[in-house]
Amino acid sequence: MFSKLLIANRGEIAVRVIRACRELGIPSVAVYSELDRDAMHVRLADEAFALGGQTAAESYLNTEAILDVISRCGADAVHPGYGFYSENAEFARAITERGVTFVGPPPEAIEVMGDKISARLAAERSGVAGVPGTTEVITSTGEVAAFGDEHGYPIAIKAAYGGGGRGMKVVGSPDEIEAALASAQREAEAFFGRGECYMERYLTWPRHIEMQIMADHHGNAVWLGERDCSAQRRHQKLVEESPAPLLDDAVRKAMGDAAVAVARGCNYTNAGTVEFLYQDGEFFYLEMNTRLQVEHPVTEMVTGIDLVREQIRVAAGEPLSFTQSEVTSVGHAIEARINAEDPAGGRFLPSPGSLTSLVVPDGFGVRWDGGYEAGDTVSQYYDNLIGKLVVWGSDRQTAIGRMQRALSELSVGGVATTAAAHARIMASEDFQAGVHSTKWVEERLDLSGVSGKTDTDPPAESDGDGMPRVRRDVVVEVDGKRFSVSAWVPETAAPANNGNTSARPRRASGGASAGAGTGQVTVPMQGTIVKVLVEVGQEVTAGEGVVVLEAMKMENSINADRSGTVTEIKVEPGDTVGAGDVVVVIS
Ligand code: MV4
Repeated sequence: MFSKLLIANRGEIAVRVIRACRELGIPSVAVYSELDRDAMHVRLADEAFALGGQTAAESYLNTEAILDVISRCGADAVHPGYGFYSENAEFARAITERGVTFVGPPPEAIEVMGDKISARLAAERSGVAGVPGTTEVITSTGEVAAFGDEHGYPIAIKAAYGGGGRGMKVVGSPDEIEAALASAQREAEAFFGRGECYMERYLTWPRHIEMQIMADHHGNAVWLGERDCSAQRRHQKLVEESPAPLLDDAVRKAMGDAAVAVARGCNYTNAGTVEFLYQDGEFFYLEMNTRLQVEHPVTEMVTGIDLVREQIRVAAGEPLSFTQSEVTSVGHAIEARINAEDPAGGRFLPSPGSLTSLVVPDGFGVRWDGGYEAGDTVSQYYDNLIGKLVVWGSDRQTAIGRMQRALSELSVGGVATTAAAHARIMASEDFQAGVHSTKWVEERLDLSGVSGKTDTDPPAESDGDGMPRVRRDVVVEVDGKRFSVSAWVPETAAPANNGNTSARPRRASGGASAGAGTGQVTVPMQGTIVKVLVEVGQEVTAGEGVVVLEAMKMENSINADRSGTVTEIKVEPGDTVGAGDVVVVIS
């Protein structure tokens, strides 16, 4: 077994791995950026080393700094978590050359699966079919038209070096081919540095079902059941569950066998996930994720197998601690990702900030995998996942009820969270019936009136006299019965709770609504411009989207702050911008 393990990550997944190390008796080493000096993963690890820097690129993706810490601390293994270095073959090779074990698959497997065409070919060689499509780079619009004649429409054009759904274009009819192909190639080039694209029949209402696999260095490879991740928006998963609702046992076994065949086909070891699209009783190979995934706990809850412990054991050369026939799934598990994002109006706008309070649920069947505690700060620079709320129940309905109960106990102060969206999802008839698909959250779920703020830290409000008001919650007892009372009091009369409440300027009467901006439209956080929605000379109204900004792995609409005419556009797709940068000028 390893003598010391370094976790090249942060947040909840670093905490998860540190906990597994402690249970295995392996000393853990954390690394941290300047912003994470006192982060939860740093507090929990046995040792911690500074990487310097603030952004991910300056810190958690600073290869030199991490290699330096590895040699200084004497770790003989590195767990990459997810994101960052987890699917970076070059990093895996670099540490292996230094005699340090990468807790993950062989670099060759990462490379095969990183290129979607070669991944598709690898699956086909193992007898596993993807959605009907091509395995060659598209060189002309005629090839797409010929495919359409044979297989029909719609067609999906995908980036060969893509992933996460970016660069995929749907072609509904022959006259759309030219524009879709050009745009797919352009986006692929902008985002992945490679413009190559291929095509598939486009499934219109699929579910995203993925199969967990594990393989060791002794020729054992097993599947551990599926996770349904269909409840997502813009390729960000919101809810994952196992087993997948309404999935036939025979289909499940065929999917498991297919996943193991794909893994064996690329000499895979360690934990991995094979993704499928499932529609009308049929499943199609999509891609393989060569890492531990965010949603791994749902598999752990139904199988009782600690995947991180198993990953570390396998990386150390030990055989899997169970056989295929020993893997059983009991009951139902659901995970809800609690992100610092405001789901109001379905927008899921990032809401970084300090957690002024954090009360997490517990009780029977409830698990909280967190990366923060009260007082910690969720930075705009990193993934804003605060923690994962995971429940287990004897069946799906029990698990949904338990999740609703757990969500009602969760209270987060200081930032908006996705919790209220989860409550809506759990309460929806479609979700309860298990008939949702990957498009359901965006196209069907009603998120109107949802607020990301929990009631512990409400925003200041005014009752019409122009006097800012804040809500104060007090507990009173009336005849021995406990009541929670909310009072809206003038801000100045209330004790300040965040240091700057009394400094907030009073609004001039009549100008309180949107539309009073300066016309210098700025972005609130660092990110990449993915789309410009307006042209110079165009009339816009306050609140209308002008550019789409990708930040913290999400697309955010940046809106006009006043009505008027667009006089200047300072950015184009692909540009990197920082917080406060002006992107569009309206006058
Ligand atoms: C598809 C598809 C329908 N038909 N391929 C999006 C992410 C990328 N990895 C593959 N994706 C899709 N590929 C065909 N032929 C629908 C999606 C898709 C999707 C897949 C999984 C989870 C969420 C999704 C959301 C939108 C589209």
